[in-house]
Amino acid sequence: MEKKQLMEIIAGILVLLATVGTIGAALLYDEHLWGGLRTIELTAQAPERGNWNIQEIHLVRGEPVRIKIRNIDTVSHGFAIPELGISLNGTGEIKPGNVGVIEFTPDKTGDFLFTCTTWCSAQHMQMTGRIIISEK
Ligand SMILES: [Cu+2]
Repeated sequence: MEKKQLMEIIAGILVLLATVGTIGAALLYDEHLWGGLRTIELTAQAPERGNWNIQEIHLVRGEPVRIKIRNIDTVSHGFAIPELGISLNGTGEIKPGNVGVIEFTPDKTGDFLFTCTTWCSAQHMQMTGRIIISEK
């Protein structure tokens, strides 16, 4: 094989790896506009299997947001921000493979905990993350 051919193959592999990596990252964590509303996607797994991803959400007071919680685990999870009085409707439970959606407009600034509301594992109490709400 000529050296030039070899270099082209290596370059091709590098481009492929970069593309796959980007798509993979987009699947794990996605933030976009959906129906004009800022939408943040996170995945739920028990702490020993990876915990919330992402574990830190940054919001702006007065700006409406939609949070989509995808349960990629084998057990049910829930989602709540107790200090803001926000939780999922109904049973508050997201079954494995399901998605829970919450829409709200933060009305105060600060650093708050979001938590899983379903007893999902022995480490359930560690299934928390931070919501940081700042002024515009
Ligand atoms: Cu949980």
